[in-house]
Amino acid sequence: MFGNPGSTELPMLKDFPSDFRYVLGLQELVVMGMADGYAQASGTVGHANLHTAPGVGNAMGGIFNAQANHAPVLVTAGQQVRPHVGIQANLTNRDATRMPHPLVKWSFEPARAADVPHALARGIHTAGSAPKGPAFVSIPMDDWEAEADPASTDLIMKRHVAGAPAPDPDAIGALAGTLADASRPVMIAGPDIDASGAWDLAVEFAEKQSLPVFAIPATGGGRLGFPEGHPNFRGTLPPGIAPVADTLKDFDLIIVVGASVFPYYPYLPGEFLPEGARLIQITSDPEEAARAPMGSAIVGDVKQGLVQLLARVDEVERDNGEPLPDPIPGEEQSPITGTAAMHALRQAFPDDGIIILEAPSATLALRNQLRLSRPGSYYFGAGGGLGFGLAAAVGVQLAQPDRPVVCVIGEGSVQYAVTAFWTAVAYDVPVTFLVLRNAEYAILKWFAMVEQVENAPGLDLPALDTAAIASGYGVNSTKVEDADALTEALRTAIASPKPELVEVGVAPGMWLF
Ligand SMILES: Cc1ncc(C[n+]2csc(CCOP(=O)(O)OP(=O)(O)O)c2C)c(N)n1
Repeated sequence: MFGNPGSTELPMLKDFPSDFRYVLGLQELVVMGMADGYAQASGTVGHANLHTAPGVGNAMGGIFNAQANHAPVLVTAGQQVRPHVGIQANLTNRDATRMPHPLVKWSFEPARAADVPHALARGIHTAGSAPKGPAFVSIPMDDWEAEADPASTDLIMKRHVAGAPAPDPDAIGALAGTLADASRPVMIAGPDIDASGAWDLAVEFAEKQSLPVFAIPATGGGRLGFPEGHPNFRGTLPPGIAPVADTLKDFDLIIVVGASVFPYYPYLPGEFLPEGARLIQITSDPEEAARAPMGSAIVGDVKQGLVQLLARVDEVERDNGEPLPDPIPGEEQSPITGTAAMHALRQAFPDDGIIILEAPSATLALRNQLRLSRPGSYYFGAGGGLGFGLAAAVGVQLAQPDRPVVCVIGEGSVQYAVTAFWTAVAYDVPVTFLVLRNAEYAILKWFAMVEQVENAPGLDLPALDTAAIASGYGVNSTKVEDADALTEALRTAIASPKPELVEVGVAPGMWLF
């Protein structure tokens, strides 16, 4: 249980059971981000416990992110005692279920104290079932004094909800037929490939059919769906409508696996599909299927879909283009470029490492330089709400204690979840935080250019000393300026059994390669 306690949650924490672990977050957005990272990286349902209305309010950006990430999180919040709710005594969450409503799969306050165990179980099963996402239960604080009915609680505790709906075999058969008739097919790999455990199947499918593979736009993909060092990998799609169609213009069949179509941003209007191309999407999320602006969709578990598809297609040799050129560090300069910083990280990054990324101007540079190629190696806030990265890194490391976790983050992004530093130190969570200091909101300057906005205030961050702030929370912190020193500092930090921070000065601007 990740939580931040208040008076309304204390009864829930009374005689805290010894087979649970409580991880304290100092602000609810951080609690939510940690539970999200933990849930995704552990493959189980995470639990965030929030403080009544203001705690839910603080966590809302994180609940938004969890929804976009398809992260299975049970979100609970305390509530005033039942006799106080009607008179709206202090701290009453006066419309508890409506508050997080559009961001959660299910929002509930039990009608009776006796219904709390069932509501918690239902929340867990709801969050963990496809399409995964957060579920919310509000619990009046006096309910914890009531006796649960042992017979029904026993039944509830013994329940398991297993399985995910499989795609219709006829629809997969039709897709296999369409693929056999296509002359230039392409696969677009999305986050649900990794989340559903279909990584190796996606590789097998691409290899069997000689398919070129793109990743969905980097700004909307919370996980990778395909090894980015693989010879069939062709890069990430650009994020706007027209550039996506332009990138895919040479293909006549576009198969999108485990993603929405597409997480576009910014608005760059144009044709959705290249002339004459068909698009078929496999997704576990009926809403993703329903809201796509083009193509057809097959709804069902991505892993089972790929198993079925592999059984229906033949081995095909085809010219699928050229592998990406090897990444290069680019021009030497001072301060170093974001590209050089990511190249320096590459030299220090262990094979089994995990990246949590929230460094907007270096997102593409990181993807291109690191070419992450193992499942479960990359977590990104697909919703775009800052405050995910620092917190999620702590949750991911708690779920994966044997893999080195590196959180690559902009100095601006750090501030949204800065108290996660404290949790990392308090619970000995050995994340390496790599902070890119460019003294600005670089990505917003790029957006200002795209949106033709001139003279906008508030885009510079002079003199923000993240290393000093992190030291105040107890994180060992180092500052470096050149690429070799960065690699060296990162090697030391990654090998350390404690949380460590390395801050590097980078030149302002956007780093695309
Ligand atoms: C909760 C939230 N508030 C504001 C934003 C808008 N925003 C997007 S990127 C960004 C700047 C991030 O700065 P930094 O981490 O320093 O990265 P850089 O752009 O310099 O690479 C901001 C403020 C957001 N995405 N989420």
